[in-house]
Amino acid sequence: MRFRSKVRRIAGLALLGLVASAVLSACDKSPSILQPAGPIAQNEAYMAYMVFGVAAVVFVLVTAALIYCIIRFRDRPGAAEARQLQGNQRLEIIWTVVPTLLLFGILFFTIRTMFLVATPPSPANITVNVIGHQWWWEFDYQQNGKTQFVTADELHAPVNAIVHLNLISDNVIHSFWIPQLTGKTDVIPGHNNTMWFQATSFDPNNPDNNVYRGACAEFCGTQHAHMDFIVVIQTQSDYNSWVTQQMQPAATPAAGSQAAAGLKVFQTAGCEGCHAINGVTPPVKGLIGPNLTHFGSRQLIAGGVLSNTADNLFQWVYQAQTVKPGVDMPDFNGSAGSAGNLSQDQVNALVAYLESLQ
Ligand code: HEC
Ligand SMILES: [Cu+2]
Repeated sequence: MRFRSKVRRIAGLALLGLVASAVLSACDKSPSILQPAGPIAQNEAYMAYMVFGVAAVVFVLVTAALIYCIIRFRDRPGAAEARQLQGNQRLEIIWTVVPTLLLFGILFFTIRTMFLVATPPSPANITVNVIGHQWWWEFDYQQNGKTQFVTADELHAPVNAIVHLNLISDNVIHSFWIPQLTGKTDVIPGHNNTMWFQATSFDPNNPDNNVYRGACAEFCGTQHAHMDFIVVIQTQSDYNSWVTQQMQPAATPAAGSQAAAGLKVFQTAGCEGCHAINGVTPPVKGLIGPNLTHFGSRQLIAGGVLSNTADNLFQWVYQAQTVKPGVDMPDFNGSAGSAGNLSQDQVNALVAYLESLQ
C-alpha cells in the first residue's frame, strides 16, 4: 500500500513538472531551436529529436527492467535465499555491444549533419561582415569586398537568400547565434570564422512572424546578456527598399524644429567622438559606438536592453550607465563620471533628432 502511494506521488510530481514546463514555455517568447525557420536549424532539430528519441527509448527500457526486477525479486517473509550468481558473459557482451552501436549510429548522423550545415547549397546572395563589440553587433553589408552600408543589432535579409557571414572580433570572444536559423559559431579575435544561413519559412500576413531573435552565446563581460539582435526576413522588394534607405545619408531636420536643435546638441556634446552619422559627422577613428545614420528605423536600443521608444531613448542618452552598467557610453546627466550635464530639454531634442533618422 505504502509503495503504491509513493508511486502515485512520484507520478503526480512528474505530471506537475510536465504541465508546468508546457505552461512556462507557452508564455515565454524566447526563440526555440525546435521551431526552425531554415535548413540549418531544421537539420539540427532533426538531430535533437533523434538523440532525445534514442535516449527516451533507452531510458524507458532500462527503467522498466529496473522496476520489474525491484518488484518481482523483492525479499518476502520466508523466501528462500536468492540464487548466487557471478558474471554472465552473454549479458555483458550485449550491454557493451548495444550501447556502442547506438553511439556509433548517433555519431554517424552527427557527422552527416555537420557536413549538411557546413556549406551553403549555392553561392552567397548577400555577404555581411558581423563584428562583435562589447556589447553590440555591427552588421557591415559588403559589395565586391567593400562596405555598402553598416547598421547595428538588426540584420535584414530576403526570404530564401543565402546569407554569408564573416564573423570578426577586435576585443573578446563572442558567439553568434540565431536559434531558429543557425547553430552557434564563436567570434574570435585574430581568427575570423564564417557561417551562413537561409530563412525559408515566411508569413506574408504577419511580418512579426518573420523576425527572429539572435544572441551572443559566449560570456563576454558583465553585459553579455544584453547583446541581442534581431533578424528581419523580408520579401525581395521590401529588402531592396530597406537597402536603398540604408544607403541614403542621414535625413536633414527641418530648420527651427526640435530635431534641428537635437542635431546641434549631438555635434557639441561629444557624441561625435564615438558615433558616426553619414553625411553629418566626420568619420569616427577606431569605431566605438554604433553608426546612427538610420537609428530611428531600428527596433532595439543597445543590444536589446530597451526597445526603441522615445521614453526609452531618453533614459539611454541621459543615463546609459544605469540602463546598462559598465557600457562604454557615458552618462550625460551630470552625475559623477558623466561626460556632460545636458538639460532635459537638450536630451529631448537629441531624442527627437535620433528618432527622425529613419
Ligand atoms: C565614449 C563613447 C560614446 C559616447 C561619447 C557616446 N556614445 Fe552612444 N554608444 C556608445 C556605445 C559603445 C554604444 C553601444 C553600447 C552597447 O550596445 O553596449 C552606444 C549606443 C548608443 C545608442 C544606441 C544605438 C543602437 O543602435 O542601439 C544611441 C542612440 C547613442 N549611443 C546615442 C548617443 C548620444 C546621443 C551621445 C551624445 C550625447 C552618445 N551616444 C555618446 C558609445 C558612446
Ligand atoms: Cu558577446
